[in-house]
Amino acid sequence: MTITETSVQARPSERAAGTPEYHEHVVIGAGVCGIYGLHKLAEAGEDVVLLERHEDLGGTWFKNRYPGCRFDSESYTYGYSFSDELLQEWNWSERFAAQPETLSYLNHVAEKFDLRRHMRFGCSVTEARFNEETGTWEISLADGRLYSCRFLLTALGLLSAPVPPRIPGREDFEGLSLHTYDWPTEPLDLHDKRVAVIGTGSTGVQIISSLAGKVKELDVFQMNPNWCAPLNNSPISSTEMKQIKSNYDSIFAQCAQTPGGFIHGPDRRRFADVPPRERRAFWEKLYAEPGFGIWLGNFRETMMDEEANAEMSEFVADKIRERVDNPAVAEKLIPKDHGFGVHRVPMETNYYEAYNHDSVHLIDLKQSPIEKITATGIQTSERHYDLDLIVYATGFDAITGSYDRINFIGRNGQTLRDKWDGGPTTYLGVQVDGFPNLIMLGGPHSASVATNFPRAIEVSVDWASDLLSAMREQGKTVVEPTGEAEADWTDHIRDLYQRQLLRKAKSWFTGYNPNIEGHDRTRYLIYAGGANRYREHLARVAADGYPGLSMTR
Ligand code: NA7
Repeated sequence: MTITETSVQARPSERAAGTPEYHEHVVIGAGVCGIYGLHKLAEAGEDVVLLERHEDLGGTWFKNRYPGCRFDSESYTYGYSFSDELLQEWNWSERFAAQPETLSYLNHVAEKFDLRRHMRFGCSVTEARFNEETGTWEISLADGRLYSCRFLLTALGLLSAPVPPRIPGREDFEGLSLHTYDWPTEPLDLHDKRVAVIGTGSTGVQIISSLAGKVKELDVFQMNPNWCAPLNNSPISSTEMKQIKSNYDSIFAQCAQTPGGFIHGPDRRRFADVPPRERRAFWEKLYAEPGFGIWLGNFRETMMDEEANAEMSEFVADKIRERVDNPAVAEKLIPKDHGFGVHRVPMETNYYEAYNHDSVHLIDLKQSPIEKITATGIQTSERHYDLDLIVYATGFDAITGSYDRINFIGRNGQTLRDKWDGGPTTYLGVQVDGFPNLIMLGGPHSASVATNFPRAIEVSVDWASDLLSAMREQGKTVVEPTGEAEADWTDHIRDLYQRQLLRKAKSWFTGYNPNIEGHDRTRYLIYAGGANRYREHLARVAADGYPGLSMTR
């Protein structure tokens, strides 16, 4: 079925204006999480519809089409684990697949499990209001259509509210300018273009590496550098894919044991027990291996202890110095404001070598800040840069941004935006006091944030599905957390940050964003105790009959 046909079929033209279309369950978002949430309910024969604001499914993988976009979870740990048949029929071509392959995979899943018939595209939810009399949610779309449901399940995405920089003159630029999230679906021919990239987070690093040497001039505008490490990507041969297929059980079992949900778990040796020369040899090995091992397979102390972290950081700084020809440029690429791994580590392919091209220029915004964007380029305090394309790789209103875009109205007219003004409060990252039957699949304070996403959301979706089954069995129709349970969980989230150097991060992990009013301070957004512990916690709550949740009617 084509996209257009689906959208047309979704439009309830025969429905009287103003009458909502009712479903027992509404899922918002057709990304990795929403697709699985939908499948789980549809498979159980439940009445469910999925509303998606974009023209097709895929979420992050539908929208992020910039050159170099790929994930840094091992491909074979990123696919869904729920269907053996799916695991056995899908072949990943690379250890870390690029965006088009991941999007194809998600489309394949939707086709295979016949999920499109439940999906409605072009459905931008603007408001969701809880009706206390009926115990249902009333949902309004941007185009005026209405839906209602008993259970509202959100799969809104962690990084789906893009934020451009606060720089004067953005509207004045006469060339093409875009946020990486809005890269066009048709490829851009950039070989003779002067391109600027603003931002050097994971996205900027991927795009810079990919464009270096392939465009006429590439100007990188860097506020603060990040600690990056080699992805060490490679193709997966058919023999290796066969081995992976016969090993899925142990691969997923391994992911389930690690805090990040990846195949990489922390090294259990004590940092102090390993002599410095051995530590360096260990880091050399990790640096040459594929994936997040250098970050998540390291000594635990590198994430918790200042001295261990400083030694590790120096090791990576030396690598940067080795890889960048110009020593002055190398120094600018070495972070001074945080240690290795405190922010999310961008995984790279020839990122540092990009700066060895004559056509790539690093502009240190600490030395020469951007004053404004002009009709023809970017004016810094030092000079003007003439440009054809400006790429904003400036990140997202992470985790809560996609919630803030919808006006959720709970009991007594309270809005979620107001309630979360000082940072999110949740019980288990699943529910919010005062917002009954609103079930977040991978919301703030859950382990989906900042771990191997599919592994974590499968846990969240399965748990939510069990909760709904338990309610059905008991004849309950409304579920909500107690205020006390929410306060305890939110305190627990804050405590978890205090144990790690993460507490010092000025990145999206801590809700920091220089381009959003009020986001210049720490907000506690992620469950920092590890996906494995989070899963155990959820399992205990379910086994104990859901303490902290009140089920009524
Ligand atoms: P990030 O990681 O939030 O990075 C945004 C980058 O943009 C970062 O380098 C910022 O510098 C920079 N930035 C933000 N505002 C400005 C202005 N005004 N001027 C110059 N530079 C600016 O977003 P990404 O999209 O790279 O990655 C998000 C996640 O997506 C990633 O972690 C993966 O999980 C997938 P700063 O650090 O604030 O100095």
